[in-house]
Amino acid sequence: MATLWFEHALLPTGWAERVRLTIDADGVITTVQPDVDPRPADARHACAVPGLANLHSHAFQRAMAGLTETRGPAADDFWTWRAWMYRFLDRLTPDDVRVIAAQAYAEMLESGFTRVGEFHYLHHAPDGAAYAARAEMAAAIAAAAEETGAALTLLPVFYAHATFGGAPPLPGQRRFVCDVDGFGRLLEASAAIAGRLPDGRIGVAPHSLRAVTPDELAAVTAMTGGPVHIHAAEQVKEVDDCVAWSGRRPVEWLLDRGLDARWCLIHATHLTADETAGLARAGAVAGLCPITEANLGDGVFPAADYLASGGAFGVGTDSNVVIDAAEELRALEYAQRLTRRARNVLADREGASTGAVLFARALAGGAQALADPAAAIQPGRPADIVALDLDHPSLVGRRGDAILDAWIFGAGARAVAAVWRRGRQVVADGRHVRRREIAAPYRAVLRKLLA
Ligand code: NGQ
Ligand code: ZN
Repeated sequence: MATLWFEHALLPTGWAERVRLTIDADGVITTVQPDVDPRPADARHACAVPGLANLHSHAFQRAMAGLTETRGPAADDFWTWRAWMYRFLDRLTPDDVRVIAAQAYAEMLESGFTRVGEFHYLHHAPDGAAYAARAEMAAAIAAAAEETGAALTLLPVFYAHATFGGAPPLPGQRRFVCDVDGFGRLLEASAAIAGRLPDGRIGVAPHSLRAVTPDELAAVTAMTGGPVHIHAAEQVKEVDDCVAWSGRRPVEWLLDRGLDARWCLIHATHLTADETAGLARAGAVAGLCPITEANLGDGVFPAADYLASGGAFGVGTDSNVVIDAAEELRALEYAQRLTRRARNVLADREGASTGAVLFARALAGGAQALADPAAAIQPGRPADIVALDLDHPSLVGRRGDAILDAWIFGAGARAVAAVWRRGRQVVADGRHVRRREIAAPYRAVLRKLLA
């Protein structure tokens, strides 16, 4: 049994002081006692908050950070970025993916994420042939989760077409493509792999309305009772193409089809007022990836209207160009401030801390999207805990919600001192405990890829 003691802790009932936790051998919290003195054997820390869920990651893209920031011959946009990304992924082996994902997941833990939703589509060998072990790439992702301790919700992607109307896939999409039966077998093997991980979960990810037909979408979503993730309305061209194909915008089309709390719409950037209200009413989660959306020039999600309608959201690090939980929440609020020329836009009432509102809603929405109850410092829940450093220059002297504001708007990941995942300490002094072992092969893979 492990015991931890925190000067401050964010419990489901709110902030508490001088909180002592006991954690059993299985990593589950057994007792939570506020207002007590530490005992000699307790590990003492300043401030505990529950770990966040990162609801959208393409782990391999971590290795591309900064490589697509040179101006090309024509106007650079999402589509020119995507062509570059397809060329990059073409050379990755399963072992490269394991090594890159381990680096990405270690950084996620170091920034305060304890669960990751991996939107995984790099299924096959470079020539498009299935690996001998069909879910070899999923196994590489799972191995990275296991090595780092990150909880994994694996979201195998169904990808079959280049654009709306069932167009054949592009050569650059060979490694992603399955038919429905082949995908069913891949999903089954992936579910077995995820099921062997501590707190592993499985969902399904029809990539986008561009990449699946309506029949395929129906078949794939019926394959699990778990979460359904889909990219939607990220780019104006995609909205226009969807209207040309169906007469409906992507989110209108999905709302007509029927959305509920199982669904997570990634980006959902370009929405009409009706779509915004409809998505909120449906109880689906908006999977927002503000840093990547800025990097790719996607546009700005109508977060203020969506939150005012009671919509659920979580955040994802998507392209992993930067991995920082606090910075995602900051970027979300800042895009609203810049476009609305206002401050504290997403705080929902007078006196509310913007950081506390962002944190609480991303905690709940991220958990919903990844098929796990939100991390909570309470008996019976896995100890998925992030300790913040109250000696950091941005956090010193803060109390209560002001700690969250200082983390999110000031310090970012540098304020994260320690992290426990299912009771096991995975980050100490701001560093993943296996950072050296993870970083050395990562450097070797990058040197090979960029030679
Ligand atoms: C992805 N990324 O799945 O990584 C996509 C690009 C595609 C974003 N949508 C791939 N940001 O659209 O085929
Ligand atoms: Zn994505």
